[in-house]
Amino acid sequence: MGLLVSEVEVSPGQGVNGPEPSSVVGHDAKDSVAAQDSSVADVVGATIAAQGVKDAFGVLGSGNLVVTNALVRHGAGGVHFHHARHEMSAVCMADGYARVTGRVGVASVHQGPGLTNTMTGLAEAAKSRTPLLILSGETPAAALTSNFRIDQHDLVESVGAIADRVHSAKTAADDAARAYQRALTERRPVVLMLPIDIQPLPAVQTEPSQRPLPPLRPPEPAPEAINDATDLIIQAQRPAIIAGRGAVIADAGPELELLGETIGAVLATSAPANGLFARLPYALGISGGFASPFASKTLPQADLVLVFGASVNHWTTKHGAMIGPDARVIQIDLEPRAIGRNRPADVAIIADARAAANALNDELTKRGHANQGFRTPALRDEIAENTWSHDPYEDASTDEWIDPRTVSIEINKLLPANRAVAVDSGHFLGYPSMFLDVPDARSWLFPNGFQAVGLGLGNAIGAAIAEPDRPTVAAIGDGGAFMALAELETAARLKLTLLVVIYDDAAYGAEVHHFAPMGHDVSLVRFPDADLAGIARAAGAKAATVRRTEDLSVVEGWLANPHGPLVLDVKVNPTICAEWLEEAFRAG
Ligand SMILES: Cc1ncc(C[n+]2csc(CCOP(=O)(O)OP(=O)(O)O)c2C)c(N)n1
Ligand SMILES: [Mg+2]
Repeated sequence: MGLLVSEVEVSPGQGVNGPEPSSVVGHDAKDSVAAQDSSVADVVGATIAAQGVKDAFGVLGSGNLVVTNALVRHGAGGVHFHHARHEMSAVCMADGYARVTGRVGVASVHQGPGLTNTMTGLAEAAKSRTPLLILSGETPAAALTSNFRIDQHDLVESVGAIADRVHSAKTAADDAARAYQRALTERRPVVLMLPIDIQPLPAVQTEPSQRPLPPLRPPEPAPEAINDATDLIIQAQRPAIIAGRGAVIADAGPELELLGETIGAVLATSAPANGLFARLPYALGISGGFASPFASKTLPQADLVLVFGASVNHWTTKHGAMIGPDARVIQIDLEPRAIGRNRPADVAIIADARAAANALNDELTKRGHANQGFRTPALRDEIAENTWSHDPYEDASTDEWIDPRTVSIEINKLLPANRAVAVDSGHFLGYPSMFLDVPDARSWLFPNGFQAVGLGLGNAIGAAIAEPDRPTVAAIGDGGAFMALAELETAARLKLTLLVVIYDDAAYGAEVHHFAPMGHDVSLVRFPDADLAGIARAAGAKAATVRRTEDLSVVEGWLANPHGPLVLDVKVNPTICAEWLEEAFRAG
């Protein structure tokens, strides 16, 4: 605890611009933390634990150690704290955990640099609407010259997260409970600032004054909108449903399946919602750049597209090509500003995906509507015979390199059906998206809302902690691996059942394939071959270098007896440019 004092005492120029920091966090306050068990930090930890938190992530410093200890101590059955090696990955772990479990992900970080280190992961969680609670230390309001001082509030809000604060010893429990509830109801990351001068004070308020919120019901869709949408559905011959992350968050899978059956729709998802219709007979997989040739041919034939909780941006529509020019569009979204933003809508329903699907199902039943639409046995067979794994390609493996498609297809065969897959950003990301199956949408982690490289490993670690009894795959590039390298030690230390597949082209492939065809020098984004398997072993993981399919036999042995992560440094052929990327570059 002495650091609480020294942190502010090392500030240059202290006492010039404000009160002496050491008088703000004095020895009395410090000693009181050690002496009793109801400091503000204790009450905040206990209040958060009481929300039913089972796991938390973070990197500890003097500004968050006491609150994290309290969190661990007070959980019913114990909150397990998983220590990361970098705050960005700690937030990514909480994000991955939240995506798999549907619960609030919790992380804890030190003030100042501890918080700035989280920013990229925080921005991703904000863009993907992941509910997170981040406990963060904060310099005392009066410690104007502390080295750690930054404007934490504005920093956090600038990336789309919510900044909240523990205000006083009198409001500690309410402040903590409110922050947790906001994460849940607003579906965003909330950073709860814990000023280090308030943390050690004896808490006056030790229990929240209000009981937790009852389960919240989403607003009912407007009957007029349901009516108009039903009119369009009844007129349609070949309807399609495209579901996005909003549908995953709303758990709308079964309701959309029923709707699709009633109206005869083919089903597709955006990339982030992959898995929502896994194994359903009329599911075409992902719509957009990762769509199979058959899906790319079939979806534009729809004369009506129902878009549930998807932004239908250029990734999902392949620059507009996945939705026919004359197709009508019914767009369902909780947020009015999402309507028509990327593709004009004929009918808008402001509601969550499940509530809207339910209302449409009821109205269609009332009107006695049922249509075969797209759904013929012939189409069902065609879909089954035309998935990505059936698509012929010329294997570009050599003695030195393996084709990234081949390695993906083989890994897909080796893994049990119950697995989770997290995918980082980069040129390689289409391969796991196209070739690695997942059993459902909650087993698919696509932290690409911010298109940042380096988030996939942390996300996968959070997912592996959430579901330890199945393998979780982290599909990452060599660039992403180097950005998150420290967490290989975390995965090994925590003995996670994690298969890290590094698509290693010894380059920032996305940049190579983008700029080389334009005649630019790309030598700066090519790197010497690196022994990532050796690095992983040094971090305590099992590891292998993969150049041919036979090298994958190590996966079978590992699956039989995992006891920690297996890292595959897959030397992929760097000369292949994925079609989806070529197309994206062409479209600009
Ligand atoms: C944090 C961050 N830095 C830089 C970029 C720009 N960028 C996009 S893809 C990419 C290359 C990533 O390399 P790697 O992980 O090896 O994947 P590859 O493209 O080679 O398959 C880079 C640097 C980014 N999106 N995010
Ligand atoms: Mg690479």
